[in-house]
Amino acid sequence: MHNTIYMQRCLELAQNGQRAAMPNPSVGAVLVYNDRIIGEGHTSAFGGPHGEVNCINSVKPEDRHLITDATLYVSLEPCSHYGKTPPCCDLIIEHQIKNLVVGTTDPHEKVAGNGIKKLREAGKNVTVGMLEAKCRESNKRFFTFHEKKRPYIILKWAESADGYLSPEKGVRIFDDLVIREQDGVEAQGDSVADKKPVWITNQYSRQLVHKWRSEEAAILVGTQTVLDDNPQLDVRSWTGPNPVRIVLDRTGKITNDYYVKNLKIKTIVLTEQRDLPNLDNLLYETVTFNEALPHTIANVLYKHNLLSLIIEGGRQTLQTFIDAGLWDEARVFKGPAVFGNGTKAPRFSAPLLKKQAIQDNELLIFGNYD
Ligand code: AOF
Ligand code: ZN
Repeated sequence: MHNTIYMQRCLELAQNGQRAAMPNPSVGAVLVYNDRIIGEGHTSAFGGPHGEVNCINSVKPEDRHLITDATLYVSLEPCSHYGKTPPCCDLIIEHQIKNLVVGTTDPHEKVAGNGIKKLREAGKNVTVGMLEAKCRESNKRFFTFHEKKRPYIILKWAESADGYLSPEKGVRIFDDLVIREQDGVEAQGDSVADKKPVWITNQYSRQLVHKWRSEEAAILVGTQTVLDDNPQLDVRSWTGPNPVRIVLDRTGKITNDYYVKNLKIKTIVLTEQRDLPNLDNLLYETVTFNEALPHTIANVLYKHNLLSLIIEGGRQTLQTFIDAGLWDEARVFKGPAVFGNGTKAPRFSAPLLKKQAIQDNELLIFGNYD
């Protein structure tokens, strides 16, 4: 009687609301009457109406009398609490929708099964768990954040065919671009005019990385990467919001003329120095730099309600997170260049999940599963 194709449609809809809804989950909802979709919607931008509300509102006037007898498919348990918006459960009850198919329960402590309970107590027929794994996957950042009390963590780097992040001394890397330094010329982030660039990745992977940045709440690099590459860590080759920049600067080596210190993008600097003045877009957090640093960073993001983090280097920062087991996904570009020596790429032992070709690069995606 229930058809997974409608839950699949919920997931498609949810995908479209993904980034704007953050830190809320993006939820897709579909109203089906007699094997016909009469309404559909997904969660609006953060603070706006939920998927169920948009779905019900989308029903055409001539179909509104069908709502009561239609089945509501929804990729996440309808909320039962007052947040920025009223409970979706109340709306469902008000519209006397009798049949519901729910993808998965909501891990948020204020909901966590209460929505389903409320609907069942109101006499609704609620089926839970259709395409559950896919529904969880579609809000993987939200689920990780609420279940593990930390952001969803993605590692990203580019390595040469023989497994190096950068070649021998005198050569610098930024944004995956390896620059052969010329006499007396300092590498400047993004200005490559007078250098001899050696690419690990290509224009396509570079654009893809900017798309990835636009999908995450925060981006992190270590001190050495800032000092060496002066990266901007923004979304220039794609559209969408810039992630909050997280910068490690234990002893205050990163002066104000580095791109990460400009005030254009919200930036949080983690340091051991005390009493540094916070500005609107530049916040300092004093933390202890010890072996627990990856967990400390995760806690800072949790406190700031940042659901996800993409870590783009350097080697030490990436390896520390790997060694702490604190990562969910790794996206590794492998280019055709052979360096022979230099800084070795981070290493982990994990099952290879997916392999894709991006022009002459391979994209290797690893998953870290419990
Ligand atoms: C739903 N449908 O589309 C979403 C839900 O502050 P609010 O009112 O926007 O509520 C946010 C919480 O509601 C969020 O933490 C999560 O538990 C749930 N999200 N629920 O029924 C939706 N986005
Ligand atoms: Zn809701």
